[in-house]
Amino acid sequence: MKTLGLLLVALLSISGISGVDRNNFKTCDQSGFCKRLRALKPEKSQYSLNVDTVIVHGNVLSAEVVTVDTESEKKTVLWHYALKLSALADGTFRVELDEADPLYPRYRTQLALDGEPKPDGLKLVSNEQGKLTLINSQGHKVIITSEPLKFEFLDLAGDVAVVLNENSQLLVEPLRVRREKEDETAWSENFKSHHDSKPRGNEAVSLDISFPDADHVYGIPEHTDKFSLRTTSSGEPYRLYNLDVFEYELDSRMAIYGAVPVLYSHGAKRSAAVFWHNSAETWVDVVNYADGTVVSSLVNLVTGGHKRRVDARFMSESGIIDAFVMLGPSPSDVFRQYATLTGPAPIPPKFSLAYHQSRWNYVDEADVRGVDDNFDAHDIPADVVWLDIEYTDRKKYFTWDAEKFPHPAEMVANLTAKGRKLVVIIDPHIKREAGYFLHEDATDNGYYVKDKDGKDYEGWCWPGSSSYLDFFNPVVSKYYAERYRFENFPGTSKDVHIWNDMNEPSVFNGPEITMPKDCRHYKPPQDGQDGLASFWEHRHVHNEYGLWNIRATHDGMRLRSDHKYRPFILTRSTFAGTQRYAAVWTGDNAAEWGFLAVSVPMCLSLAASGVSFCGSDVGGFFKYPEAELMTRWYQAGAFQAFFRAHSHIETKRREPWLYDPATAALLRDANRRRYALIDYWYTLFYEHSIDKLPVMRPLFQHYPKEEETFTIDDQYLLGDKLLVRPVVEPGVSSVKVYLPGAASHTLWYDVDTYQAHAAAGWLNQPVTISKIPVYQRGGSIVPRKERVRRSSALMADDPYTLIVALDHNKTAHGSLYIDDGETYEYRNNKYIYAKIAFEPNVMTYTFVNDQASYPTRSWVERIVIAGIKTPPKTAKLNQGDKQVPLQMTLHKGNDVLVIRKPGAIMALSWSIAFSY
Ligand code: NBV
Repeated sequence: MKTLGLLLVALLSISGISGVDRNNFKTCDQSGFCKRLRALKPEKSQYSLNVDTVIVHGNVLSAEVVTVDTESEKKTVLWHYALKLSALADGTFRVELDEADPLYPRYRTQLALDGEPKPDGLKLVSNEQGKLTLINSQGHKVIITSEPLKFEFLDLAGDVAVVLNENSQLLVEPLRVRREKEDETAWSENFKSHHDSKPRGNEAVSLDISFPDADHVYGIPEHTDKFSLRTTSSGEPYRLYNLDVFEYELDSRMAIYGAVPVLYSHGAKRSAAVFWHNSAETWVDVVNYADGTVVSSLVNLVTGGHKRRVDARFMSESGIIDAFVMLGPSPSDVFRQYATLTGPAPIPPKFSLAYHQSRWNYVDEADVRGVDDNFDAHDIPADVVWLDIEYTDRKKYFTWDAEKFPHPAEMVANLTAKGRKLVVIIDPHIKREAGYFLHEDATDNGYYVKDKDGKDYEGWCWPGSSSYLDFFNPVVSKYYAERYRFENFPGTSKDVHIWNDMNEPSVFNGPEITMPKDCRHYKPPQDGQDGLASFWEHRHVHNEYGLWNIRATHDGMRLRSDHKYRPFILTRSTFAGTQRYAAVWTGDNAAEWGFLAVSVPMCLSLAASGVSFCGSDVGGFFKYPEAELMTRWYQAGAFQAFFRAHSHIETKRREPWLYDPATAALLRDANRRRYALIDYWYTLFYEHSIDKLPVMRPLFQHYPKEEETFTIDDQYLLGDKLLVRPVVEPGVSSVKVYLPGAASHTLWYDVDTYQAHAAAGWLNQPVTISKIPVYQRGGSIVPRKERVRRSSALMADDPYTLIVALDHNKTAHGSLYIDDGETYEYRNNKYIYAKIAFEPNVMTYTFVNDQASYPTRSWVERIVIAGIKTPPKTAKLNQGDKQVPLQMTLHKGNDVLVIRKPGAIMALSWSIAFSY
């Protein structure tokens, strides 16, 4: 066992070998339930609703559903189910189907939702001839056909937007007692040398969803495929199972670290979505009728000749049917509806939106100091230095290697003196070593996940033999949270933040490099529930294991400062709701152009699925990025939410100054651009916490009728003001950029030159190695801070430059959020959220909430107005009782007017009056 583990570790750490080992991971055919369910293609659903049992109470319809033996004459009832349909706020509906009287309770995913969803009104309008019609208080209708069971969800125009069970693939495999001599396959499964004992037998669930009028579906991250999902009929379904996939491949539907089971549809008519609330292994089939792979007779039959429609099917190994149907109708609506269910990300600490410098590993305190000093020596701003697993005493988390890191507190103090922070890694596997306090506490108190026989589960990971804390037990989560207290983790302070890696969980010698499915997790004890009813199996909870891990970390980080400071956590495992606690990165990519390119659709998909705080290892984790790739990656990373350079332990060092001076200058420039926009990023994240919209957005979110935008995933919008098209291909002298909004006469200003482009579809943008194609939408105002500092904290009081990009009406709007950047004091109204508006005669800066204020010393040092055709003759600042005439300079060629030193103070509202 020990040698096997060591061999694996050795193999894993060899860099330079290429390609995922697919043999380690199941195909649908190798995953018992996927194979079984995919083969099932009933002509007619066996499920029907017993109309006599319907009760509508409050916002819930409940009824009995039965399966009948459609083959037999007598139509014998096979099984009884309990259906619940609830109307929720925001026009959302929830459909739950469980066994009426299961042998043991079936697992219901616990942490994804941000509390109980808010109810809406629900009325039964009619119950005739086997059809029920219901209506919510907004006017959305649901038509339930009783036999065979089918649900149609209608939008406000009365058109069907979503259908459930149209293709008869609804299935809830009932839990059964094993009969003697029964076929072994339902009761155990093997994969490679791994045996899964499946003590509950088959318990899969499945449901098909149709999106009439849809052109595309999106979501269900994390995959390396396109943002717009493809038909899966002739290949593997998309798989959702959190896995540590060594050297994961591109253009793939294979599962990787994250699983967010939300599927969005979009077409020119509307957007809609379904959130499949299930944490078990899940596969998703997609059929897009427009992509030509579906036989045309079938298309005609099902769509009546209209090719616009996408069907999908979720298949999960266990749990219940629990589907949330969101009816949009706009893309922003569905994104918001989903983020309302699972919660938005809270405002992150400001430093976390700046630049992070990581490597596996900075080897000792002198190394950390050298890295820190070199940023200053080379005039490159940076906010965070990261420590990977080697800082610990032989992979015992919450300890330090006493030789290499003897003075962690001093090391941290050196960083914080420049406004910088430290992030350290804490993995969830615990080294099984006598004398290690964590292991001893966990063993003595029964805190570990148990194996199928009820003993502490032992796996193999970085420390060697390891066990895994069972965060599902509230006592364990509390114990774990306490480990983050400063006194329990000496050397840390409020400026040390946390990286939870390997939390899928990764188990080197486990099936598919993770925990065996028959491992046991805590379930709150209940009278009369023993045996199989007294614990959950890992199979039920797998995709949410990491979420329990980061929730406990989050609790701990708040505890340690008495709930004063906001934590920053980075997680690799991702599930629905992760955004409430942590940022996410796309794991172990490689220094190759394809991985740079895929960082955009991967983060777009995560952002649409609630996780806006996303980034990839800048430079690539495996291999070494040559100068051009490194440059393009910094330039792309500077415009993605989580901006961190990171690299594998065996690759060549690659801090920016190690490149040739010209390249180092380009990396410096990319970082500075990020810092110049740090307040724009911060404002976007504040707005996300309120309006729940993604920070990084697909073009169709704001241009939902422009079909060309539906498949664009190499460019995106940041908020609704900047359009970014990073250069992700080598050796190019131009790139194609799509500028949306022609119908509304939108202008897009090149942020480097202020040259205005009228939106007219594709633009050929020449690029040099220093060019990052970014455009500001006409009609918007973006705040910048242009003084170069060592870290974002040192910029707090710096003055602003406001970039006003005029639309064809000569107006523009923007916003600005300011607070202390690190505490929860904003909840006590210690913040500024201001709207900035420009109209030809006046520019105003006004607070949205006048109960709130923040004593910032920032002021406006420059206002740049782009696209001005007739410049004003005079400008006068009004602030308090001050009236100050302002100086302006016109830069003719590009129609740019610069107001120099308006001196307006950001702590108070102001206006500037123009005369012509
Ligand atoms: O902790 C070491 C690495 C880390 O650098 C990387 O970012 C993680 O994704 N970790 C994975 C362990 C294994 C890497 C082969």
